Amino acid sequence: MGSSLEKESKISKTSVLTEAEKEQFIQHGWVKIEGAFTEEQAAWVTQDVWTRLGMAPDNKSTWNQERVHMPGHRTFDCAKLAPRAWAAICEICGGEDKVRPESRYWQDSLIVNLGTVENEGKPVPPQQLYGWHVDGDFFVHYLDSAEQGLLVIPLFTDIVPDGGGTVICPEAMPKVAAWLHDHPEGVNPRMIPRGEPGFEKEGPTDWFNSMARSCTNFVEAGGKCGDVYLLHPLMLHSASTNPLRRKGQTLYSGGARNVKSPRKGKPTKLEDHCAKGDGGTRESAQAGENEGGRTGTSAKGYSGHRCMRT
Ligand SMILES: O=C(O)CCC(=O)C(=O)O
Ligand SMILES: [Fe+2]
Repeated sequence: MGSSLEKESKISKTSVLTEAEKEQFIQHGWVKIEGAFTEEQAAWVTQDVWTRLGMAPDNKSTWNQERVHMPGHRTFDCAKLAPRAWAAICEICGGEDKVRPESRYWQDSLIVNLGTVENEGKPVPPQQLYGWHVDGDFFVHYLDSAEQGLLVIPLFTDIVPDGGGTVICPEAMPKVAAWLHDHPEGVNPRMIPRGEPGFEKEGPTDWFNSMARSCTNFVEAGGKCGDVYLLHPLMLHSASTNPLRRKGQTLYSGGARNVKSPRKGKPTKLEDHCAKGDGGTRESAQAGENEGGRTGTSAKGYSGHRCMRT
């Protein structure tokens, strides 16, 4: 009895996630870690963002792009900025030793959703969004691909409903997984199986968009500055149109980051399979080739793509 209690308390000491958070992740494939960093820390990350954008937060006439994926110029340690989020990431992945070390370092490569004049005040139903995808535009996808362990969305400003948060579709996740399961030969980043027409091309995101159109349950990844969403890597998601376009607040900075987990499969570089046109084998890919994958390896037929580039 005593020893089993001891064991339990040891487990709860090392577990950073509450039972409710664990249940949430297991049932829905996502969990929000609230208050993982402070507004002050967020302000350090976003300090010069409007200068970098060349826009003014309170003057919408300067907002001349719908969405901006900013390049990163400062790197910081997530374990210091958001220790609870980092601990939760490690816990979900099965321990820090299961996470590639570079996943710990985040950058100010913020995503800024400014919306458009045309879409202002006109919320778009999630099924009609056009940016649905599963991350990973730089590799051939298998059910056990190692390139992604978790998708992480830290909020560097408050994000109110209809205020530009990423929309996620947990309902699609098992369907994406089933597709990968049924295609052990691998699929391209648009889910086209190897050997089918279009596998070697970037092509449209039809598979994802029609998947979203068949779904009914969606979640907007909103919340308070300092919240961090942890999402299953097969989570279908899309940028939203930000119908509110709130001045100043419109800067939502949900930098999507992929935690890479050395799971069963070796990293599989897309160009090994496509650009050379030889349908190379999975085993021929070298582990670790995709380090820094966010900007990704730009393989022939997949270059210049922005939205799926994590
Ligand atoms: O802009 C967003 O809300 C989502 C961005 C995204 O999904 C990505 O960069 O992969
Ligand atoms: Fe994405």
